[in-house]
Amino acid sequence: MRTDVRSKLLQAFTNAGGEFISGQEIAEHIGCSRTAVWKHIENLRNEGYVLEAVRKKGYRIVSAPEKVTANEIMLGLKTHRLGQKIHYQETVDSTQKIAHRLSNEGAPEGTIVIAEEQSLGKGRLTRAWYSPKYTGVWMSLILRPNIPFQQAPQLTLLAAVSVVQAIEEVTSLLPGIKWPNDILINGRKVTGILTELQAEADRIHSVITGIGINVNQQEQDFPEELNQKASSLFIESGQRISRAELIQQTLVKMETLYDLYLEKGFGPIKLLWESYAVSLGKQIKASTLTETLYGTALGITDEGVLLLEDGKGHVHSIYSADIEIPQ
Ligand code: BTX
Repeated sequence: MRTDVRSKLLQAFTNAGGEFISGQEIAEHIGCSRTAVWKHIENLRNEGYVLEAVRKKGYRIVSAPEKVTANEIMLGLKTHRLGQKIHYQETVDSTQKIAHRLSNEGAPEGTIVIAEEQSLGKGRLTRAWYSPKYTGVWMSLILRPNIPFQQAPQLTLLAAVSVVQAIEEVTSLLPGIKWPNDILINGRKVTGILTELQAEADRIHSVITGIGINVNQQEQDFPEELNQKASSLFIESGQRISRAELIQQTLVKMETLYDLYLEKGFGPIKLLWESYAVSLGKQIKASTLTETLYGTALGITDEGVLLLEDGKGHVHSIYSADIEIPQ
């Protein structure tokens, strides 16, 4: 919905102070036809507003959507470090960008940046990440592990396991992971993870882990080009999910795994990751920046690198690629 229409509509409801306003009044207030009013009301519902519609009386707002402000996340958050400092902004270009800035300014490990919507959400390789208002988790986390540069991709895998575990905790869904960072349910992507580094020579200043989870979107909320590829927890489970609770669970799972990782290394995380992986042992197509390879996904190395055996028995180490699992 256009933001000016949206804010005029919300203004009309605010003016009404919880009382009903007729479709005609709304139409006049926002300057549209009465039939268009219905469409705008549906858009608000998709954002999580609960609206009552009564014939001859009009519409009334019953409740506004749950937000993911610092207070909502802090209340009942059972972590020691992760999420103990929260930077919340309703609208941002990208939470990654803000996290980079905060990291440069010395933000402590565990600081998170949360937004209700991103206008320029980032995927890998300059791709875009679609991040509409109030329906998803758009979060960046600052970590400062004392690990060599080459091991940073392991944290992407660690983050993926954390999100899977959090989704399992909050819903009855059973997601899988497609190497390296896609979380899928019924073959469609519900989560993307982007890991960026701030480093100097071979020393890591910080790892900025961006997590995007589609939570309460409905089918029609996705743009055409994502329709077949993307899904949300709501679409898959039929239930609205509390984003604040999902964020809390993600932070709890991630802190546990991160502590385990710092203490015992990647071994235990790798086992967990493999238990959720959907591509291992399967025939896959791997498109890297320079070539396309077909073969069997054998597994991942201790560095988180994917091993693919082609038809001639050659084993390729894949550091970065898009994977397809032909049905
Ligand atoms: P990726 O490169 O693996 O995925 C990007 C691709 O996924 C896009 O090209 C598009 O095809 C598809 N896509 C875009 N938006 C969505 C969506 N909402 N759901 C499913 N598929 C989609 C994945 O990159 C990394 C995404 C990280 C997003 C987080 S959100 C918080 C943080 N801030 C930020 O700007 N990015 C990260």
